[in-house]
Amino acid sequence: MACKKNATCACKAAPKKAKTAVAAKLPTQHQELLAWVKDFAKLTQAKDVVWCDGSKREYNELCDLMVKGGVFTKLNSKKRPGCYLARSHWSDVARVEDRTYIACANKEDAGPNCNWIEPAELKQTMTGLYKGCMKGRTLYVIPFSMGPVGSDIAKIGVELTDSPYVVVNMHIMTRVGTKVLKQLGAHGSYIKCLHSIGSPLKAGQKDSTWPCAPIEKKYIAHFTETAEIWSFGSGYGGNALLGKKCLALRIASFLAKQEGWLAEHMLILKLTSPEGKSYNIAAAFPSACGKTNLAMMEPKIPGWKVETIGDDIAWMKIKEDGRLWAINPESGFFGVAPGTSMDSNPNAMRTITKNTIFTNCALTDDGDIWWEGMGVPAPAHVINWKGEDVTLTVNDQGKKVYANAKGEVGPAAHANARFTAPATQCPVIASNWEDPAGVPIDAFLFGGRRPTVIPLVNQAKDWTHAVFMGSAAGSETTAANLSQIGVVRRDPMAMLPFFSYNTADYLLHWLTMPLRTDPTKLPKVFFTNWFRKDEKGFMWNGFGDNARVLKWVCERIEGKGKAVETAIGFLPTPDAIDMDGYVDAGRDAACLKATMEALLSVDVEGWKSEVAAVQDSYKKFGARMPFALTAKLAEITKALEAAK
Ligand code: OXD
Ligand code: MN
Repeated sequence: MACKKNATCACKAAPKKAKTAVAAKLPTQHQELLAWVKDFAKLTQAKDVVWCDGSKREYNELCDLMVKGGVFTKLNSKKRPGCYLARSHWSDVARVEDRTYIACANKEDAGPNCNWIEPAELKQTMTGLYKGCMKGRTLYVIPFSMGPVGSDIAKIGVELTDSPYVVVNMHIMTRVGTKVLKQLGAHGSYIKCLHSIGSPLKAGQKDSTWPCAPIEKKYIAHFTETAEIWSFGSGYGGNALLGKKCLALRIASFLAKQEGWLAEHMLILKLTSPEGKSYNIAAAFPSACGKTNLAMMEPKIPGWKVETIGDDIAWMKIKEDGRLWAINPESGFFGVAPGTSMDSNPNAMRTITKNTIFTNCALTDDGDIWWEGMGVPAPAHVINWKGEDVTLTVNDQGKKVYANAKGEVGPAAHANARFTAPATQCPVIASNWEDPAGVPIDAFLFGGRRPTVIPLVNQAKDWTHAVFMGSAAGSETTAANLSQIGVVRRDPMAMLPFFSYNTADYLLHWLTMPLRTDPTKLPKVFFTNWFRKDEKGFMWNGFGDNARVLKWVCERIEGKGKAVETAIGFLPTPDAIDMDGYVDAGRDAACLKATMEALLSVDVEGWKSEVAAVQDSYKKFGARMPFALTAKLAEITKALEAAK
């Protein structure tokens, strides 16, 4: 970490001599980048400027600094070597979707799924907020690469931030430092990412452990037409680690449309059959549908192997062979902790045994972390995510809960508590996960949490049908009354929080993919639903048993795999899914057979309502909605009418 009190520093107190001495060793020859950093340092009145080199030393020094400042607690180095716990402010615990903005010239280009603000107006507001916002703080310059440095699919960004927490998280989640500046050279292009926690420090003022701005001052802004990200007021996750949702999804998907590629909210996994044939599958599920679990799954069918390439984002380009090649632009996992256990995701649990940053988890008396759903008994006493001493008590309903000294009850870990862990630590990371060329994608999965109607798996009949399926994705927001379809939050292609331009235009972009290549070379597309319920509860085990569905997907890729053509797509015949060794303690053989039949058949009445609901969800896009999708909708409706 090189602190340059030099031309890039706005610090008036910097001695003249130092300025000239270090100027010779500027971190980059990129004059435009140097000038941009200098201007921002001046605007924010940062106390000094540090160019991050991405070294282990820099990471350790910043962690030590945060331990000293009370921001980080070092965990028990026997139990969790190299691990730290941070607690955020109670008001800064998740992505703030209603403070996330898309700024482009025409409101219609942002469309109904984006919060739009006119770019000049937003820049004026935010420039006002940035003025003096780093007083008393260091401005860190983080050059980072999304994707392996030098990959033809990768992109370089530079984040300017006053948060050391952001720097160390970016170290894990992206490739940071000198190697990136070298790749950028003197004239390379990069995406400008401005970030401030929005909490200047007065001289002598004691810092808080999680400084941030009040909610009405938080802005997560994307100036799509100039590919700039401006973030203010939050230090948490996707609001602040700007390589992730802001760059790799919102800005990248905007660029992808212009440049003819895809930037998607998808995991990438490599599945290998007992015969040794590998398939690459990318899957888009809304948040909280188990993307990380699927990406690291331990298959329950002998001989099949899953390896991880990515758990959240895929960038995909058509290459000379006509196939779609994907990279994971990230280099770490920013996973939701609660619910992660040796049952739900053993490989994630193994990944986070060392060198991991935990945020908003509970701290145990022996210096380890704990969360609800971890699969280990709740300790009698922990420090909860708010930093309070809480003890395990039994409430009126006989349930064990944590209570503080005032008797107030609440979860020990925040529901959105996270771990930030290096991808290389995942025991099932694929050996080729960093191949700069990427991997060719064989299949796409779309999905969501749908307790009723939607079958376990359904293959699209053609590309337009595939895009239709993606457009209809979503999860039920309420516990469904089984006699009716619950409230579905439509989340097209699982991109709802990440759209940066009109969803109708996004779907049109997907529809044009077959015009860019030999359509037979595009991935086969499936819709999966692990979450169907009946009176006995979940109808499908999920987790490692999902490999059974993936096996059928591979068979379909090979042109095998028994299926029946229905009004809604190709469904597996009742015997097509390998159920050898499948156990559901609550269902005997006869019940299981009936359950599978229900999971793999068309609920015609339910589907008529489903199609009507999808049609309804299209209305807000008006004439901008691609005709091909409305036509597909009409075709399915007609087929359903004929299906009885
Ligand atoms: C995430 C999300 O954090 O999708 O990955 O919300
Ligand atoms: Mn995500």
